[in-house]
Amino acid sequence: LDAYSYTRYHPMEEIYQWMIQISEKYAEVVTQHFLGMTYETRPMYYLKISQPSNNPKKIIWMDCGIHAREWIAPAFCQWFVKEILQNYKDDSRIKKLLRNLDFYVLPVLNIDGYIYTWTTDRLWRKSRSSHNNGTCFGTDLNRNFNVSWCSIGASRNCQDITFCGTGPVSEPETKAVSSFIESKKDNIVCFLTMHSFGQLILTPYGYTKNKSSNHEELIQVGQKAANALKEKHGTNYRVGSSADILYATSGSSRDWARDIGIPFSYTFELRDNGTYGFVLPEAQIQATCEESMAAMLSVLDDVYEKYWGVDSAG
Ligand code: 0X9
Ligand code: ZN
Repeated sequence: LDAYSYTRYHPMEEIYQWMIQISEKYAEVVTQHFLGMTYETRPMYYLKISQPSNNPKKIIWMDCGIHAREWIAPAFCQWFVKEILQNYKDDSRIKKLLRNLDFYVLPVLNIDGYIYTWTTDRLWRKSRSSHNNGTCFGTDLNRNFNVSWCSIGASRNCQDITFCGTGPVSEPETKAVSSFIESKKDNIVCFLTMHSFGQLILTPYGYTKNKSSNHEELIQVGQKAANALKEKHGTNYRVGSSADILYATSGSSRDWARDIGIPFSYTFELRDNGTYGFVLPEAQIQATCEESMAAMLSVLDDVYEKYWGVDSAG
């Protein structure tokens, strides 16, 4: 584990090993949990980072790699976990967060697709479920959640890269995530889903230009995060709702999470701005993760402050 490189992309086998090893090394704060099986029957695990305490905790959810080719996202989930674990004893900021928050991190949501990008097609996006008697493959898992399913910015043609599946939550991966989030939703205060590329912090919604009830607050918190991010390496991010500053999408996890009541729900589109796109060079992993970490901590500080106040002793 000490030799694990956080400035490289890793094949799924190594990420599985990393999850085991990091939960052994930091057993007092992190545990690995089974979430469900993928279409090709691989296990999905999330990491739970939690400090023992009698406080009733709120939950931060973060998933990475719902789109197979966006490799910087799983790299960031691992970076995020590493940063929390290496610093939670000494860094007062992280210590404070852990007094009242548990982190649930799913490093690779679309495992079958991720493996396919390593073995067969670097630019694969979808899952690997089989459709029309094996004539086409893959559902866009970020069009398959049960929110305004397949109404806009999604396709019913299984050959398309935005194929929404055969019905809402038709895929084992989205079922696993949905039922888990549903079971914990009263305690989840923040839903963060990591993508690339485009350098955007996106708020609900994608399926409508209507705004969620706390839209102004989401924009404020997002803009503050973008400012913190820019301070690291000068990278510019834009902040706005998906429908306003990106494009229309239905069935996305973030919109679904917001509509079941999770207040702070964001999609992050990490580097870059299109120069390399999905194939971001490894030389940019470190800077991308450092600046994104600054953005995450900014969001988390704001969430903390909202529930427990600036000076709360927990
Ligand atoms: O199209 C997507 O699913 C995301 N962009 S990507 O290039 N990473 O594929 C945007 C999703 C943001 N919008 C919603 N969550 N509605
Ligand atoms: Zn994506």
